[in-house]
Amino acid sequence: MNKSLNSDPEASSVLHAFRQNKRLSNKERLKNLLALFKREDRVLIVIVADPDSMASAFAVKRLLSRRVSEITIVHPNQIKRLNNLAMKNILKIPMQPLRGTKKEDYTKFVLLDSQPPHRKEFAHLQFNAVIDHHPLTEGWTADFIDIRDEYGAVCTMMSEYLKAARIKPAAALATALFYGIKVDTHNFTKKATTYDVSCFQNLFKRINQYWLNKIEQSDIRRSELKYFRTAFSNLKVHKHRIYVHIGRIGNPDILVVIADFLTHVHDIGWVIVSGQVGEKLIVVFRCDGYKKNAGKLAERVLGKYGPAGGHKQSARAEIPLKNLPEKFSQDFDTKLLIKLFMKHLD
Ligand SMILES: [Mn+2]
Repeated sequence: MNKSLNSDPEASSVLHAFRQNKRLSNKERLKNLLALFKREDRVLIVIVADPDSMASAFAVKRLLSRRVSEITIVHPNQIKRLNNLAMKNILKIPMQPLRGTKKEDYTKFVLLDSQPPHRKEFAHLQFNAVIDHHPLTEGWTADFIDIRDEYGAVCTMMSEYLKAARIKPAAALATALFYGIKVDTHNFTKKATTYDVSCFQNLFKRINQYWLNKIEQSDIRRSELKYFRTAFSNLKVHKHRIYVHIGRIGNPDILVVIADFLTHVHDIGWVIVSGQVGEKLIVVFRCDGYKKNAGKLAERVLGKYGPAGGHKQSARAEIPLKNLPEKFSQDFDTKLLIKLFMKHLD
């Protein structure tokens, strides 16, 4: 074993727990987890709210219901994504902001889909249980640690806990877990194990398809519909590529929705959509990925001005306007957007 890890007792203990956990069966993990809690416990579940963590918290709430006296789910981040808000509202997942929560009101602390060093808001909490699938971090401890970094979603781990506890999730919980796995594995195009696939399959018969559709489809604010009009009147097609600058917008998510929509256009290889949020130019890239690389293009063209990059089919850049050459930093429009890319795409 690495010597530097041995010399730090905290680091070696989290590593030790991590390795021990790999050898346990789901039944043993469940037993160890439940052993932490007493009937009078008031449990605080902490998550950085996203579909995987929200569904996982919902599952832990189900696992511990009738075993402890109170369970509260809190999140340090603001929930802005409309799909996540729809998920919370439609599936009735009770959550509240971490801000304003008094830790003295709780006796046990659970962290899901994250690890203590991930956020500064976690620093003042000593967690009793940490369940996660991100790469192992060091320098912290917990009574119970279950980190399976090969898993596509914590929802899969939670489905295994529920199964070990012989709990059949009701439609709301099943839909939440199903959606969590879908989102974290990008519909199984990203890292996933056969466990993720099999949980996904088992949950399928329990979900409510209408709720799921509504959650997946809710990604446009009514106030943002006007940007579609702008997009249609501003867009220019140049050599099988669609370019459009939307102008000032409140939230960059709408650029993603518009860019994704425009990829449906027949015989178009690239979609490049930009908008201004505050004093930044946000550029969203989409392409079919065939002999193309959106991430590399973003980096090549805009990397020198600010953060830019991504994957083969999708990429993004967030450029402070003041970093752009003079002729681009004033009155940015679709023509200037085309000009930026012209010599890089032929
Ligand atoms: Mn996750």
